[in-house]
Parts: sequence; C-alpha cells; structure tokens
Amino acid sequence: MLFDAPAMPQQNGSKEAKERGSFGKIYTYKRSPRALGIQAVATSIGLELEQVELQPANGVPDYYWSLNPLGKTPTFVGADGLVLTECMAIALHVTNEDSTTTLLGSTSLDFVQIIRWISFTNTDVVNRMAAWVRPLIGYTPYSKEKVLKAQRETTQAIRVFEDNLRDRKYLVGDRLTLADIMCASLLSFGFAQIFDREWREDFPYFSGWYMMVMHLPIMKAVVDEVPFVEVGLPNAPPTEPFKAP
Ligand SMILES: N[C@@H](CCC(=O)N[C@@H](CS)C(=O)NCC(=O)O)C(=O)O
Repeated sequence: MLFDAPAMPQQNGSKEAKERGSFGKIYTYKRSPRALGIQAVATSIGLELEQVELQPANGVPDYYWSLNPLGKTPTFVGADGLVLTECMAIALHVTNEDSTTTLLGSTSLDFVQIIRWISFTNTDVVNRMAAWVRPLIGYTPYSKEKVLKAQRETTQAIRVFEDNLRDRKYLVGDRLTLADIMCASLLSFGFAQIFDREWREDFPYFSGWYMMVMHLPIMKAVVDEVPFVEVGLPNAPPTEPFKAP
C-alpha cells in the first residue's frame, strides 16, 4: 500500500501573488469536500482566499442567490468581481494563477485525464456516496434497501480507482496533479463516515492513495486531521436528527 508521504516541495507562491493582496472569497462551509482541494491549491501558491462561512443545509442569505442561482456552495467571488460556481471550474481558475504549476499535468492528454477524474468523482462517485450516507444521518428518509443499493453502486465506482491505482501512485501521469488533490478532497466525506477498516480491506490501493495524498504538505496545510473512520455508520435508521456539518 502507498502510505508513504513523499516530501513535497511546498510552493510559496509567486512574488506577484503575495503583492496582489486578496485573490477573492470562497463561500463554503468548514471542511467542505468540494472546497478543500481549492483551498489547498490556493494556500500552496500563496493566494489569499477568504472563506465566508455558508452552510446551504441551514439556508442561505438573500444576497447569495445572485451569486449562485442554485444556492449551493462553493462559490468564488474574485477581488476583480469575477463570480464562479462549480468546484472544478474554481479549482482550475485558482491553479491557473500559478504560471509554473505542475498540477495540470505535463501534456494536453494529462489535462484531459485530470478533468475526467475530477468530473467522475464530483458527479457519479459523490452522488453514490451521498446516497449511502444521507439516509444514515437523517438528511433523507431511511430505507435499508436503498442504502444497500447505494453501497453496491459506490463500491462499483470506487473499483475504478482501485483498478487504476494498482500499478500507479498518482491518478494521472507520474506526479501529483489537481486530480489527486480534488478527488481525495471530494472522497474525504466517505472516509469520514463509511469507508471503514473492514470496507477498506477490499480497496488497499485506493485507501493507500487517499492517505498518501491527504498527508502531503499541500493537504496538511488545510486539513488538521485526516478523515479516516474505523467503524463506519451502520445500515440502520439514524438515532439523532440531522445536523449539518
Ligand atoms: N455542481 C456543484 C455542486 C455543488 C453542491 O452540490 N454543493 C453542495 C455542498 S458540497 C450543496 O450546496 N448542497 C446543497 C444543496 O444541494 O442544496 C459543484 O460541483 O460545485
């Protein structure tokens, strides 16, 4: 398993980034899987990205609808007035601020594969994980059968990671890219609640890759404790009412 955490040179950002002042604001809630990767990249290149705390599950203020017409997070508002929704677009915008970045791959096909991994994880994988977790935390009505179905479907999607990571250390090419950062961040709520020790036994390469990425300095700068549950949520109705993270 890949549990080693190579010493990553921490990029300190360009002189321009430091002189620029605030790059903008990101509306999100603390430790949001969709914002973590964005915040990691911004921090690593010295971009000042102010976090505005917003938890859509608790409702959003009236002004927010004009920034994000679906009332979702994250939303980026640049110091220059640019408004961007969609975590993948925000991540690309932030990464592009470093003209020397290696996070977008070394070839155009690498870049295509990076988009493929982030898109796959942000849609199919996250939706399947959410269908597994949500009934267990009281966010959606509980049904044992639906949870079992979501477990099967999540497992099928994670198999794509496992097969890919069997003979490689990173998702794309032979070095860390935005795909590793964004995907590990998006998957963190699975590792926090359902991908427990027993489940992980079937996915040693996937689990090792996640731990390796989350322990890199670029991630450790924004994650105080890496989500990694021992015993996951049981397939049973929640014992407490839903409480947003
Ligand atoms: N396609 C959007 C999805 C954003 C999204 O669903 N965000 C979640 C929080 S991580 C949210 O706001 N959920 C509240 C809702 O669905 O109303 C993206 O990739 O940024």
